[in-house]
Amino acid sequence: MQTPYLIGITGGSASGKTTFLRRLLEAFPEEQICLISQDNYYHPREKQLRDDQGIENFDLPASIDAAAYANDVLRISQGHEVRRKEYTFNNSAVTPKELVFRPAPIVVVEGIFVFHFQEIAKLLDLKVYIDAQEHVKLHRRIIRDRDERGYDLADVLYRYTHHVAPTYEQFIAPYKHYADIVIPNNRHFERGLEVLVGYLKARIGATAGEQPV
Ligand code: UZR
Ligand code: MG
Repeated sequence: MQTPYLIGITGGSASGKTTFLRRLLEAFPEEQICLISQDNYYHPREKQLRDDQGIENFDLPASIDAAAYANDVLRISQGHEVRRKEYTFNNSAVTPKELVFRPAPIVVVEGIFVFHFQEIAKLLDLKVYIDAQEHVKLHRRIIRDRDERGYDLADVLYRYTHHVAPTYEQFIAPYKHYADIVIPNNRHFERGLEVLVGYLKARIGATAGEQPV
């Protein structure tokens, strides 16, 4: 098998990474692309650090088992299959599935700290940063946390102000300067997606030895 091409995708919370990725994955046959998301590497809730109000902060690099994540990214980049228990966002009603990540010509590594974790960043062949204005991200986050996670508004705003925004300034935004591609996503990301898909198709076609038509 050809050596996987590793793409890192980051950006602030609710910048649209997951939606962008869903569309990116849809553009390729399943066996050509694999996604390994930081979401599945949260430490258990009991291990999360608390702020001075006693509220768990899931927005610190220490919230993530970075060593396990980096190790799995490395293994997949070397062509090994990786298994990992799904993270269910502390929803005890959901039984976690065992996820299987199969190596593929394109491996996408996604999450808010994938450029910050140096062990992961150094493995990446291409760094993509999804960018959105602060008010757009806050708007999306309010809707998502209500619809998908059942958080109330006061809770969402508290976390945004005290955890999400400071983390963005400290651990995410500075890496924008080191990205290869920045894709704005205030209204849509269609053109950026099209450019990236075209590049990746040409790239995996070329390394697979296909003749251009
Ligand atoms: P994205 N997160 C949760 O809401 N609950 C958890 O159990 C674990 C994480 C959130 C986390 C972070 N913060 O802002 C976000 N909180 O997931 C990162 N609170 O995911 O990049 O998709 O927004
Ligand atoms: Mg996401």
